[in-house]
Order: sequence, then structure tokens, then C-alpha cells
Amino acid sequence: MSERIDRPITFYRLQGCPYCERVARRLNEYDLGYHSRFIEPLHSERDVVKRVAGVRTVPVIVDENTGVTMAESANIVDYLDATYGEGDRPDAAAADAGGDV
Ligand SMILES: N[C@@H](CCC(=O)N[C@@H](CS)C(=O)NCC(=O)O)C(=O)O
Repeated sequence: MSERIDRPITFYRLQGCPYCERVARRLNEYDLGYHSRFIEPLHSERDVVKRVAGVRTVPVIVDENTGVTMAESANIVDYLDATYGEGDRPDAAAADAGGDV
């Protein structure tokens, strides 16, 4: 796992979801450890994200390092940039090595 953070980020996502992929790319770019939680495709059965974040959409992240729970891919990407970015973003190509822990 990445040593950038003490606790892996929990990442609620859905297979094939482009918004989730956007967040995954950024997590990988910053070499942040995370656990993926793939949720139920059926909207009505997405109780876990509803409970955690108050929404039934994904992506959602829970970052216990900062106490942040967040939905909406654009907000999550902004949050990751602001919290873990160090000026210029690392080359996306170099980031594909990261991933689930
Ligand atoms: N604006 C949201 C859109 C997310 C979104 O539409 N996610 C889809 C999966 S790809 C979803 O959860 N759809 C269920 C719904 O809209 O209730 C974002 O950028 O995160």
C-alpha cells in the first residue's frame, strides 16, 4: 500500500462507472491507498452509500485520515488535489501502477 496516508481511503464505486474511473485515476496518480467497495447496481439497493454519504450515487469516498466523506466526482477530485496534490499533478501514465490495497 501507499505510505502517503495512514489509512486507506474507502472508495464506493460501480463497475464501468466513468465518474468512478475519474476518481480512481486521481487516487492512483497520487499513489493513495484505497479499498474499493463495489456497490449494488440496482439503485434501490444502494443502502450502504445512502447510509454513509446520504446519497445513492457513486463515486463516494470516505477518507478517515481527514474525516471527510464526500460524493460527486468533481468535488472528490478537487478535494484530492487540494489535500494530496503538491503543485503539478504527477504524470497520469506513471500513476497506473497504483490501485487497490
Ligand atoms: N454528478 C455525479 C454523477 C454520478 C453518477 O451519475 N453516477 C452514476 C453511476 S455512473 C450513479 O450512481 N447513478 C445513479 C443515480 O443517478 O442515482 C458525479 O459526478 O459523481
